[in-house]
Amino acid sequence: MVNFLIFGPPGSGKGTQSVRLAEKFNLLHLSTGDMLRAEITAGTELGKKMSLIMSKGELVPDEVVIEMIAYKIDNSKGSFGFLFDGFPRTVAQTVSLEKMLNDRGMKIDKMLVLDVDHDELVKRLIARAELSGRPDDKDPAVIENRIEVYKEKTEPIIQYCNQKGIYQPVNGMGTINDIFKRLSDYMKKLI
Ligand code: B4P
Repeated sequence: MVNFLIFGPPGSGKGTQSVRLAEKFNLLHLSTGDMLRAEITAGTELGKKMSLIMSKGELVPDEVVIEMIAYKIDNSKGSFGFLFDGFPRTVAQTVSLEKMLNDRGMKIDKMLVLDVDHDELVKRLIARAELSGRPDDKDPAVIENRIEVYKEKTEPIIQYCNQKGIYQPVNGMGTINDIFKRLSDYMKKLI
């Protein structure tokens, strides 16, 4: 199995690209954002608790997403590998993921990091708010907080993964098709 992380700040195109890449390479797309939003839509107790945190642009507790991912890894069969989207978001989540995979005879093979200018991130998220109605996309102050949280808590994972030789920066500016081609070219080298 070959396992990838799609990484980048909010609005960098992780979710957009992951759906297409998972289909092209027969990978199982695991998005913690989608999983959490599904809990909110279903009105579960967990969803109710997480909704407030997410609407402020903060990260939900590590143990919540780690448990979700562990369950998915153990209950998914038939794909060529995993495509982790929006997970891990802290170094602690990264260490947990490595252990989870290691215990099952797997590893993170590559971390693909989408580089996108700040103004472009904000533009994309505001545009999405029109269509999705996502509360965390509607308020510019929440968008800025998400970007700050990314810099403070999520970006340190890049250094951690760089030391392990799995970090690959990718230009995330341009059309969705152009970026898809760039990501696909890196993934083809491993698949
Ligand atoms: P996520 O669902 O991961 O959302 P995101 O960071 O906003 O990125 P997303 O993948 O959805 O957007 P994309 O860049 O594809 O997280 C939401 C929240 O959930 C977090 O803030 C946090 O509270 C919580 N959470 C999730 N995972 C967690 C974890 N592991 N630990 C703790 N908390 C967690 O696209 C954005 C927009 O840009 C789209 O409208 C898209 O169409 C557009 N777009 C994409 N590429 C484009 C391009 N090239 N040109 C123009 N537009 C483009």
